[in-house]
Amino acid sequence: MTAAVTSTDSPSTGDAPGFDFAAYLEQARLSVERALDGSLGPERPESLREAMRYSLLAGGKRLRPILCLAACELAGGDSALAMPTAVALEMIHTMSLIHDDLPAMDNDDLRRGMPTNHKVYGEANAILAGDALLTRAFEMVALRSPGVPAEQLLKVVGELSLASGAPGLVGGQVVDLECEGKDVDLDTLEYIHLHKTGALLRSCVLTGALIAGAPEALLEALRTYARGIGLAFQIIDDILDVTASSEVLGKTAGKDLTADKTTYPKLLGLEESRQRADALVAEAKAALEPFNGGGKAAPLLALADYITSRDR
Ligand code: GRG
Repeated sequence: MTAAVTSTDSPSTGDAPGFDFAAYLEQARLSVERALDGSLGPERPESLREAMRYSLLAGGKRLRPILCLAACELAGGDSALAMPTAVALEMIHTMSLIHDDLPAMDNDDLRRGMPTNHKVYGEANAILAGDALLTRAFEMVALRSPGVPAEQLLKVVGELSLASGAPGLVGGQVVDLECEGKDVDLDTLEYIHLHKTGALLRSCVLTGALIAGAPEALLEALRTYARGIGLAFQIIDDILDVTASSEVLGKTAGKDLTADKTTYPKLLGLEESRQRADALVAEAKAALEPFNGGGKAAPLLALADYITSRDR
């Protein structure tokens, strides 16, 4: 995948003149879709494979794998080598959506514009499809990443473990569930989102960069970038839950209010929430400026803007 697609008559971002973000995003999304489509093979029985494919290939923005590929390119790596890890990240994300939608969690019927996994395959199969996607993600890295040195893959496995487990997704989800129906302050809300949403986004950029053998200074800048976009992503998610329709979102709108969840709009109001998201994106982008020689960081800078401008 090439990093910069130039065109004179396509939209471009202000960060790198001539960089056509729309074309970049579409090209990256298509290559991720192809890799996801080819990623499931040996799963048996067929019913398990079908339930895994149903959610993995249900669309979605594919933001996490694209962040991984873009970070690999920024660090001077070949993004083709990062594709198995990019697929692994989407598998972990998809697992978390399947489990999040279960009756014992958010109890939702609609995801990515389709009935949720448990509505189609039953609760037990949905749990198992999620489990199989999570473990398959680690297989993608450990056994299906040709050309990447074992030492780098070990670091990637470490990052994915931290993002998926108690220090990341699971820890954030537990605190989120415990806080339902309670008064939650801004610090607790930030804790929930940095773990539930931010940890996986952090591992997207870190794993991409680790595969390229990035130096510590760039990894540190990417941690700051990920913190900013992770929180901004969740603030926008909270705003869209109030302002967008289920049809556009592809998931049930207005869920936060129904579940009596504390959200950024509830604590700060819509206007201040949006301002906070914009400020976080500005911080995220500033962290990458020292590494933007020749517009190399243009995709990650544009992805940060995309997070606050998205409508779904
Ligand atoms: C079992 C290891 C294990 C973990 C599961 C259920 C759970 C623990 C965590 C929930 C994590 C979760 C669903 C967080 C919400 C993140 C979020 C805002 C998702 C929406 O992401 P988008 O908008 O969705 O990128 P698409 O569909 O575009 O991919």
